[in-house]
Amino acid sequence: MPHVPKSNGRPPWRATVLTLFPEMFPGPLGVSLAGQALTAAIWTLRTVPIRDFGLGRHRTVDDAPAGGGAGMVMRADVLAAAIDHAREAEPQAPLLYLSPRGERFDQALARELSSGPGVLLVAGRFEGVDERVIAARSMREVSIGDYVLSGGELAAMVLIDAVVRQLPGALGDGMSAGQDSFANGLLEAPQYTRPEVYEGEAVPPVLVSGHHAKIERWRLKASLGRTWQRRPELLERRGLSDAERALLQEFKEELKKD
Ligand code: 4HQ
Repeated sequence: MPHVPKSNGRPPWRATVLTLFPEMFPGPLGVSLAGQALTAAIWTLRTVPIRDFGLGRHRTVDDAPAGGGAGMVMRADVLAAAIDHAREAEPQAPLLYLSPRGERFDQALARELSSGPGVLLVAGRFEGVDERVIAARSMREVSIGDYVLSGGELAAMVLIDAVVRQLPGALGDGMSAGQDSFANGLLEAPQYTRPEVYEGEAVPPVLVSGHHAKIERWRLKASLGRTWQRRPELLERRGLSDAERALLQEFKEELKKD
């Protein structure tokens, strides 16, 4: 039987997405961990169809860019009307515009958003939205990474998924977001399962030793080592305790051996 998380006894965290493509939702947010948390009322999802606020017989939402150039731009008046409508139900939630020009979304922002009442997300299409509505409605611009998507919907889903897994009760019993990569500012240690030998490669013996203190030490050393090898800027940002510095030194010594 599929595991359904129990309600956590708080009011649900509320995600509202303004979009021209409400049929994209819940999409991947309706299955697995996020979907089970949605079923368990740990969070709620509402879409606001921007087209409902479009102008005229054709419900126009966009127009040509001022100054010329390719593509279309979402109209400030139309988007502001959609935002003002969504705000009535959501007076407290932060208003975010997904855009490659925004501040980078990271685990710290996921955690910050998970501690609030929810989010109002604007998922733009076309070449973007009229700059004046960003200022007029004090939108915080957030980017999920340095690449260009066809619209903000997938970015909104990424953000929501990362926040939902931080909500109390969203992870199954015995699981914890505290063990995830970035939870402690480091990349996770490598993972193994059976078989104990696969194509001649054994699981590191300490992991099958049953010695929990040694396992924790091995994992921290591996985390520090991987982060140093792959994402040194994360270590710079986070800093190291004396004990961690010593463990990382051990990792580097072991590298020289093999
Ligand atoms: N887009 N991080 C352009 C993104 C994006 C990103 C969303 C494409 C907004 C207008 N959003 N639209 N990267 O690429 O958040």
